[in-house]
Amino acid sequence: GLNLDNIQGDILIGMKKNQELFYFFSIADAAAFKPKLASDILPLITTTTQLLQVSTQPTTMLNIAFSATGLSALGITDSLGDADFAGGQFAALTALGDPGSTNWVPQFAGTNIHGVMLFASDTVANIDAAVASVESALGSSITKLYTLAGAVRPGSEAGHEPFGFLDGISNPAVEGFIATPLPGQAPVAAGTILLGESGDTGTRPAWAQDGSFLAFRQLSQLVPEFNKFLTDNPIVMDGLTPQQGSDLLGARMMGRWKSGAPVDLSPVFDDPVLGADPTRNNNFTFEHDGVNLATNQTFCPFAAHIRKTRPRADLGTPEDAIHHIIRAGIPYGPEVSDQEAASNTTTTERGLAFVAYQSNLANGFQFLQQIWANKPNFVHTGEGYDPIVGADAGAPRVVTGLDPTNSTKSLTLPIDFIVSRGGEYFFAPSLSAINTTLSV
Ligand code: N7H
Repeated sequence: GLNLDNIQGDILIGMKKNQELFYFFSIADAAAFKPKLASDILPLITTTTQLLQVSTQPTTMLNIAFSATGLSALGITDSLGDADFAGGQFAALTALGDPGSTNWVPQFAGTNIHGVMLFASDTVANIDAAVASVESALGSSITKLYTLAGAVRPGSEAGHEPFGFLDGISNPAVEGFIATPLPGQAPVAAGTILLGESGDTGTRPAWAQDGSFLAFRQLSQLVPEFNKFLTDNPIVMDGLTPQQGSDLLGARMMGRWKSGAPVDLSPVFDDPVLGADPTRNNNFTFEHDGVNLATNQTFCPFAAHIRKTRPRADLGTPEDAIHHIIRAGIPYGPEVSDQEAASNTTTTERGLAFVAYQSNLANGFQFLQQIWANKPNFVHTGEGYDPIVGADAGAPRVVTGLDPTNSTKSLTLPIDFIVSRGGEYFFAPSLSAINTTLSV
């Protein structure tokens, strides 16, 4: 089995608290930082074991990860065997489909960020207290460059991302951690997520075992604009009101209804009971008896976000196991104001603090974004872009298959409803790597 005491908690299970702060820093004085990393930070790092039971969860959880320039700043010369990590996310900006760096948070542009601390707790006050104590311990050995505060949305929107869709339903089941996958959950080798574990084909230094690459993206979401687009383009079908037609369009762009119910199992109307049932809400492959998987889009469009990012039976059975990530993001920003809703215009930024873990960025996040979401002809032909996260340097995106009554009809998305504000690639090391290698 896996050594869950040695694996940072956010990777396999997620810290899953109401509040999460992403604290991006540079290392100003490595010689001063290293002993404090061992004496003051390491004891605060929340392990996977601690997260397994509520009784062992600390009030405020902490995880830490370093960029390639951060590892260099610590004097690490070993290659981690991942070219995308080594190059940093800014170098991958064109590959990811971002329209240049104009929308990037300035601190993400370049390679100045050395690390990120992830603080998670029930309240902002708890997080503020933990940050103050970490800052006082580390003193001037680090410099705060940028923070992003995430929060679970209020009330009945808890667990739903800013567009309103339930998130966090489908993550792979890592062998050695989850004994019995839920129906429809993808089993993956531990090495798909963790370096140096079975199934990881990279060449890694021994100390990198049980670490994982963390792809961080600040993805802003233009919620009023997205809603206006749905209102303006309802799917027209017998028996549907315009509102139902708009809801159907949104569900087909996502591949799931706002409740989480998959359109593959509930193709015309939402089914909140199905959406809330973890034994059923992920139990589909896109295959149906008597239906041609390669041509039929009446159940789920080929381009739907969840089909682009996990094509299931489209890749054959068993599906290709290496292109999986574990997602652990959280929304950020305020709720849509009445004024924003009335004017169909975003005035205050909101979106998803996107976090994805994998052992190989070129197979994981970067593959899903670049090769699946951003390519109009991958897996199928002519399906167009992922209408949610696909990007073509800001150009309008054509999508087909969204209208169940006419699968060749195309729809042009005039703008990106998700705008990348950039991010960075990090390595979340094991606790023993921090102890034996990064802090000495
Ligand atoms: Fe996506 N959303 O609400 O729009 N995502 N995603 N994602 N996403 C998923 O199945 C969302 C993004 C994946 O196993 C759901 O848990 C938003 C990127 C993958 O069937 C919803 C953003 C990438 C899956 C969203 C965003 C992915 C997935 C359904 C950004 C990779 C699982 C809930 C602002 C490059 C697929 C669920 C599977 C599901 C949303 C980004 C990947 C609702 C808001 C950048 C692999």
